[in-house]
Amino acid sequence: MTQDTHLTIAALHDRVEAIFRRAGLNERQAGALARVIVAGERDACKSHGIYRIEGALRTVKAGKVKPDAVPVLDPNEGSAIVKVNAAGGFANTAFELGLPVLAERTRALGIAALVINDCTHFSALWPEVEAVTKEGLSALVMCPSYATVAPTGGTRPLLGTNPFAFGWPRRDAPPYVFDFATSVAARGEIELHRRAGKQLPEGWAIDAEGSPTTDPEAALAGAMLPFGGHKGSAIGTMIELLGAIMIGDLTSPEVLDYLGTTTLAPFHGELIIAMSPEAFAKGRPGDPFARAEQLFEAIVGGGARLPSQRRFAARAVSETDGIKLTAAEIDQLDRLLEK
Ligand code: NDP
Ligand code: PYC
Repeated sequence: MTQDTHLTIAALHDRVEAIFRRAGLNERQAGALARVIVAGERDACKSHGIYRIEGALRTVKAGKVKPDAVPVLDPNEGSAIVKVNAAGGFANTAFELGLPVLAERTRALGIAALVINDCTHFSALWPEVEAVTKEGLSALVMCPSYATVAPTGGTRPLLGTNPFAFGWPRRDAPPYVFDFATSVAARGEIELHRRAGKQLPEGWAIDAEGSPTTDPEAALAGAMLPFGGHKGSAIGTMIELLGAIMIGDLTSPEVLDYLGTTTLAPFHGELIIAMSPEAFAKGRPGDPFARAEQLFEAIVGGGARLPSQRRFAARAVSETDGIKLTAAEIDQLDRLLEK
């Protein structure tokens, strides 16, 4: 048994990429997946870090994602809607292909959207939001998942955990970014509780009969609950409308019908809306970036913290000390590389 250890970000990237290459993913897919998974570990977001590798590999093995897919960009010249068809591959590769066109179109028009269709998406959304803010643009990102969340007042899973993320670029600081599931917690958190043999906090889930439960097994067999009651339920529904129906892709119940299980990564579409703060504020008094700083200062000055602050602090530690992995996690990576 190996000891807890620190790996550099580059060393962990190489290991994760090698696992995916060995599983048959082409260079683009393997590289893009390794980037988001390692970013999750680097930023202490365990629910979307290396724990996700096995799910991605299972999905490849089940034939539900194409490991050699090459995404196709439809630049839709002049339009505010840029489309990338992931061609049955992972969303991350499609996003990397579409981002430069999205940024160029947003600068020209003030607002533009990147629609990704026919993709498998298992990752956190903040890497995508941060990539848009690096272009000096603000972003809203959303996608469905699979039906595991009961709308408020209902007892049956219908909505997905439907993540929703936002980013605002800052000149002299990391961007303002939030990214959360519209369920009380991401499904990955429930699974991590199950693996650790821990009970869930109250209010996260109901069992198959619709009664509140703190047992992760019963929660996985029942339904998760939306965050903020009817408010989260409505936002989750909006994501089904915009991030699935409007872009002509699968809704969360349709994803579950297609996969027949929640043990594989979900197949659907994704919507990324980018906005130029300068273009929106043009002709109005004040610099939007300077005004945003006043807001952030007031938030922090009042004793609150900004979302992503924890992540950026964890990132700084990983960049200096490397990424800390337990002995079990190192063994898991070794095992996956040998498969
Ligand atoms: P969390 O509840 O862990 O965090 C949500 C956001 O709130 C983060 O930006 C976090 O910043 C911020 N935050 C947390 N606490 C505070 C605080 N006290 N003050 C200010 N901000 C705070 O997220 P979830 O568990 O809901 O989601 C985790 C991840 O799961 C997301 O990245 C999401 O994209 C992903 N996901 C992906 C799905 C998919 O289908 N692809 C489905 C569902 C979820 P910080 O990180 O700094 O704490
Ligand atoms: O954590 O809820 C989740 C999730 C679903 C798909 C990817 N992540």
